[in-house]
Amino acid sequence: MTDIAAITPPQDLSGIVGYRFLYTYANGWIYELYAKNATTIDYRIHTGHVGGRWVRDQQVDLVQLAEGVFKISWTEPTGTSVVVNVLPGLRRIHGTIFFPQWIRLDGSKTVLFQNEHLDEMRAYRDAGPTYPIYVVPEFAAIHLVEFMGLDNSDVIATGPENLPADYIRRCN
Ligand code: FER
Repeated sequence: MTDIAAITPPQDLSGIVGYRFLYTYANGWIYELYAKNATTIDYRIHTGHVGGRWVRDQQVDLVQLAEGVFKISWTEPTGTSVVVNVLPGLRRIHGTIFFPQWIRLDGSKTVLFQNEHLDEMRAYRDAGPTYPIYVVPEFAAIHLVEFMGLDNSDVIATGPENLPADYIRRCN
């Protein structure tokens, strides 16, 4: 018989919570993610289809799949869904982004500090068009893993446009 109690493996999130990651996807898109605590991320998007966008306090599902292997999943107020697998020790990520059609057509509508535009994003989401979903599955290389502590609001505190010109190069 299936042992229901044994299905969920032990959850030790200490290898991801409190860390920030800067990474480049195989398609060239550069992202930065801070695992603020076990249920919350802050992030900013340096380059890509929605480069310039940044978000604080996004609620996520974060789990440990195995030793050194983590998975983060969530849905944005825009309707975009994201699943990011993070392997810090291997400096490897695989992310899948599921964009609604309205963002594929005009990503610039989401390029802002989302926290100040939540109702606007939900209105765009509800107006659509949603389909067909634009699925972007990519591996990424992590340039930087840095422990910043828990619930640190200084990590993602400004948009990518306000960072020093050498910010990404400095992280290599
Ligand atoms: C990521 C891929 C996508 C990520 C965030 C997103 C923070 C969010 C995309 C969006 O809402 O436009 O690796 O990490």
